[in-house]
Amino acid sequence: MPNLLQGKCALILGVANKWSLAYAIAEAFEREGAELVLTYQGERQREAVEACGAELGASQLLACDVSKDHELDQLTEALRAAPGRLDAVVHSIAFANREDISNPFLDTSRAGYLLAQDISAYSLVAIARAVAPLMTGGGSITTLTYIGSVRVIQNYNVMGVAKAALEAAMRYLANELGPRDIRVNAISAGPIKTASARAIKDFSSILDLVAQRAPLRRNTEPGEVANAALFLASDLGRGVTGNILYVDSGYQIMGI
Ligand code: 0WD
Repeated sequence: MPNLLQGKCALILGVANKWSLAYAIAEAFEREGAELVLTYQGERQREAVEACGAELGASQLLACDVSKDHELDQLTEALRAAPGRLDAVVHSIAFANREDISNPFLDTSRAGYLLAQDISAYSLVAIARAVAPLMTGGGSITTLTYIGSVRVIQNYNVMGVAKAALEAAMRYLANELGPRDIRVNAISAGPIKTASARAIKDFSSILDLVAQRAPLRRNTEPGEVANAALFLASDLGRGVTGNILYVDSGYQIMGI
């Protein structure tokens, strides 16, 4: 069923490079006819995201470090100027200090805890507030989460707690934005090798374990996450909000 997003405009936050889940999502959205607006976090990332944007045929590239309120305000203003309206937003952003992920959770510093919460969870609230005024015809906001929010995953630590907050924020936003026909959902992806994933100690043994134990006996592919994001952003997902969609080869159902 081609062109699921024909005539729709999507803002995608979190493309850092070709391996980013946001990149795979942007590819799928572009394939299905969406106009794409991408953001980059500061000058450090600008060139790399510009190159991604060119490959993806993005119509605009805007600066947005989600920890900076003035950049969020500027994002709303820039989007108001063009394209003037949004139908879909993908929030594919997370950050924690490497030592706060790898050190025992008991040793998490106050500053490290707050940083992880700010970038990985509060940013969804800030982004939703920034984009909701542009979703005049309703819309869809999708965030990316991980099973470390509800189960203990070794070496995920402070990020697991941030993902729990992210998922709760998603539900509260879904409730408040529902009357405006704006749907808010999360995709809980299986582990995939990306730049962020490399910050997790022994990540490759997590990949091996999932491939052995998940019902599908293999790891998740970025394209599978992208197709789920496409479903949620398109009219096919119009009855779905406040939901966590697991795209993880079924790993989440497993006990021992
Ligand atoms: O196994 C995985 N890769 C999974 C990732 C499994 C399940 C969920 N996820 C989630 C991540 O937690 C994250 O929320 O998917 C989302 C995307 O992560 P990714 O695609 O795995 O990783 P990456 O390509 O690194 O994208 C995350 C990006 C940052 O990249 P870098 O590598 O520079 O940290 O988040 C962005 C940045 O582009 N980011 C910010 N954007 C704006 N403002 C900020 C910020 N302050 N901080 C990080």
